[in-house]
Amino acid sequence: MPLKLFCCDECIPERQNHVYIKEEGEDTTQCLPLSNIETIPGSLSERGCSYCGAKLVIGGVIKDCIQMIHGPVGCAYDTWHTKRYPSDNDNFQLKYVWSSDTKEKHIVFGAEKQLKKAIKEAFKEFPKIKRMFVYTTCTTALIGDDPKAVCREVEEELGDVDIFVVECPGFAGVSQSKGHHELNIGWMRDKIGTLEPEIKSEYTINVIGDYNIQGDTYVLQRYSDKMGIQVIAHFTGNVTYDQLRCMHRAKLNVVNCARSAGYIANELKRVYDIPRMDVDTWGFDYIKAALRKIGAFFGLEDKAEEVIADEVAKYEGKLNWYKERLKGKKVCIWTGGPRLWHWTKALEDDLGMEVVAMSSKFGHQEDFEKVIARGRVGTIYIDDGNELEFFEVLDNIHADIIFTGPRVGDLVKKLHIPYINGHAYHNGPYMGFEGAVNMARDMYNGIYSPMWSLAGKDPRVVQEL
Ligand code: CFM
Repeated sequence: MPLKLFCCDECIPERQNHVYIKEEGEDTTQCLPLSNIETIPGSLSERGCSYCGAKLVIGGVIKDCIQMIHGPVGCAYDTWHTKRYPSDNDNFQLKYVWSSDTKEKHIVFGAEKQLKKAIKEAFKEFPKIKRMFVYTTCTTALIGDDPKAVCREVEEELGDVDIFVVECPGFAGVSQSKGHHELNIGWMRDKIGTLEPEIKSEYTINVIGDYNIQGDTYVLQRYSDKMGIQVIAHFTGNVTYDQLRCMHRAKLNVVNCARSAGYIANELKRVYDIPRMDVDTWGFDYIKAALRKIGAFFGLEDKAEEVIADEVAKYEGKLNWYKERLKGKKVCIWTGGPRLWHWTKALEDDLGMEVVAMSSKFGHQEDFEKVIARGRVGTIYIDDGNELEFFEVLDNIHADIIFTGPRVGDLVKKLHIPYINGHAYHNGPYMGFEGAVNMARDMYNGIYSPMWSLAGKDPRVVQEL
């Protein structure tokens, strides 16, 4: 059994079931690490909560919408400005934070009135905005508030507003993954099909599971435009609330992040019979394959080849320059889940790098199946990793660069290892052809920065003094 118990986990031996090392000839149907279950007490998890999965990852990206967080102000503040998803609506969605600001007295006497007051105040402050998401949090769910009833009242009173409620208290589920699920299913149930889009092309798609991190959506939109394909909605990069209500009219759902948004694609298949096509959009080879698949679906193979030829001509030389310098460098990917399987082969095939350790915060079994199938023999695959495990990995394997979040990233910097923000990127977009070059450039800048050798000299300088 290729499972491993880290030395740091001796007092929580159950962690052994969450750490896997791929062996030669290993078949992922025989053994997978456990995942998508409760964090083991004593393990300092890096996971987020259900509310965070709904708000920070999916809902908060929508560009014309007030995001009302029904709970103590900290829940709102802590999911504000930690993710970079711009929009062409003057970044409205990044500028403000809203909360019903519940206090102890509301916990005792109920917070519905407070919520109603906050919603009306927010609409008054932003008279042009007529759409709102309301999120529950641990506290307001525990006291049994009924935000849906409050929102129906406000909709009736104001007449021209539309409000969507996500029931995503932090304690629900085992990670942020539960919040993705709740939002997907809720949106399908309450909002899809309540508005009709203007159809401008016979080729229509939804791009599902792309959140315009540092402009990813703009890249995908440009490829679609060049192929003459109308994107009804990006779920949810640079999108409006009303575009998302029209998703039922697409002829194809193109799914990038299957973990956070596969559910809505499945529901659209079940209810409206819209086919689901899973693609990878990071990496040269993968984006080529994605464009070819979409082209083949609509009979637009020539258009796809044109886009590919243009982009390859522009970016292949640049990518090769970085490949020369990144070949053989060792990488860790410690993010949420899907980026492990999206990136591992892309980094190896496009750039000749070696992915030596991967950790997923909340990936499910299917994510581990994919990443282990695509990953290398000898690589360490961790579910719900903790900091001590990360340090032990780094004691045992050499890594030239690590994709992770700023929290763990700042820790590895102290070991003089560069990190790239694997969630919000350093200088994206990272999707598509230009994105692959940007990603390579950021890794090159990280690995070859003279800062690391200078930082490494400090102790000796001190000794000499
Ligand atoms: Fe999908 Fe995402 Fe990810 Fe994700 Fe995330 Fe993310 Fe991620 Mo950070 S939606 S699952 S909950 S690709 S925020 S944009 S990078 S952990 S691997």
